[in-house]
Amino acid sequence: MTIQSGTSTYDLVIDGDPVQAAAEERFDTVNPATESVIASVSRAREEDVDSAVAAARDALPDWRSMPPQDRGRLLAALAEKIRAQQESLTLLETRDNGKPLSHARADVETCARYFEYYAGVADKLHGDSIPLTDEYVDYTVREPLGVTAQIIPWNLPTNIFGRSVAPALATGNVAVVKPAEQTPLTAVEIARLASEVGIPDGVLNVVPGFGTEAGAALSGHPDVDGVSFTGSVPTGIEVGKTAVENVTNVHLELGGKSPNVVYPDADLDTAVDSTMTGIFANAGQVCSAGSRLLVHEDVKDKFLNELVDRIEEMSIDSGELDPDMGPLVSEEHFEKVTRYLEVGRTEAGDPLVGGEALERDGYFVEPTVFDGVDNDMRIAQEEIFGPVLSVIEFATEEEAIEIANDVDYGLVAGIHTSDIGRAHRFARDVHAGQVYINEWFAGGEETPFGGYKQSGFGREKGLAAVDAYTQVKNVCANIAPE
Ligand code: TXE
Repeated sequence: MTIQSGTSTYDLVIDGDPVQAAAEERFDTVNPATESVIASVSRAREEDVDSAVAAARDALPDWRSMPPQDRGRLLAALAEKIRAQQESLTLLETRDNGKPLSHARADVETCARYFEYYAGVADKLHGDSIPLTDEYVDYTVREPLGVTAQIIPWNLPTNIFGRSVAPALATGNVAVVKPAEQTPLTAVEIARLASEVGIPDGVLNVVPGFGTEAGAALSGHPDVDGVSFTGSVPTGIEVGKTAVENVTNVHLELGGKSPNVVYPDADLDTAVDSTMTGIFANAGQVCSAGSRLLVHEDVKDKFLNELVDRIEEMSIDSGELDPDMGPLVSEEHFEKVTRYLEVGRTEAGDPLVGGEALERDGYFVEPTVFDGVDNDMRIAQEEIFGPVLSVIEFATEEEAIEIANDVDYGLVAGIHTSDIGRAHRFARDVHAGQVYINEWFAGGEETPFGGYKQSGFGREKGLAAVDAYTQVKNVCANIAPE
């Protein structure tokens, strides 16, 4: 794969082939660091989604009945192929999404790792034997759902591609992927790599296009048996409603407004590092960002001084220069985040640091910290999905938990303390699907991930995804003598 410097052309991938959309329409993707067009992409609509779902349906019988160790070998080969193409995929992701090269490189490795991890799962799926009376033999088997749809967002396109697709294929499902319209390129490339390693035609199809066109057609398709959606709450609710109407399995991974709680007994350097990673990695465009800093009154001033010093040293530039932070993904998203900077000023006054868009081409905003935030404010309750930290002071453990839980979301939560009892009391009492102790974004491909409350339902990653992508069949035989 070579990455061209001009505009390149990307098509749909259906039944192993690059194909143009039936209506021959296309859309452009833009490098968010320069606002220049980097690719012209075929724009899938309902008719194309029908073709992709039909190709997947045709491929299903052979794929699900392939010996699991062979399926696993093909996925392991794809993992290695992705690794072999790491630098070109990294550059493509950086140009498409804007993120710094080192972050894109880590996302590509994560994608490879998902295929490797689930390759190892393919031949370890077994059911249970259930003791009834001597007159019966009873056992369960795990079967794939069938044709599955993956709706992918733009913030971690390659990472979430691996997270959603690898467990689906490993468990014998076939897939139709709808990448985000802002960042469709790596999905198309990885589908090409899948063909190169011998994954059969039709097992992995990609239909780039818009949410209300290709996305809605795919998630509502009557011949789709399972939908994995990662994105916003309102779209997730639409996707969920349609899935229920079709009686289709659905998994929703939605947003967050996660609390990052810092106590005076925390290691200050670690807590500052972790706070910076939690809110500025990927320019804050992460569902599990630590966007609410709950800091104890006894350490607040010291902590914020150190944090602001560190923020002032951050480099913000085109992702291709591998800065600490790149641009936001799109003009539309830039407008959303800059509107929140105004909301923050109105609610909490001037920020401690940042608060402005950069005067240059591209969708850059400064890393921003609002102090004196009350948890009722919009900047404490609503997902900004940008590099904007809301600081809330607390005094007691009870108060910290109350504030941490007083939000509609419940994706992740973090605590920094050297008191192990306090850390585990927090883990017990906080309403979140994952808890980080003394490190933000702890855990890995192996650990289950998903939200409480409005952050969604179902779990991805680790062995939890195997449950999400399979259904249990119970077999009960009467073996009593005649
Ligand atoms: O999300 P959408 P958007 C949050 C974040 C962000 C906000 C809006 O706060 O600012 O959502 O982002 C596809 N049927 N997150 O507008 O619309 C769409 O094409 C089926 C959190 O980008 O949810 C894309 O592929 N699909 C988040 C995907 O859904 C539809 C990641 C996400 O788009 C569709 C991204 C429809 N009717 C945004 N409409 C996270 N949880 O990580 C759109 N899509």
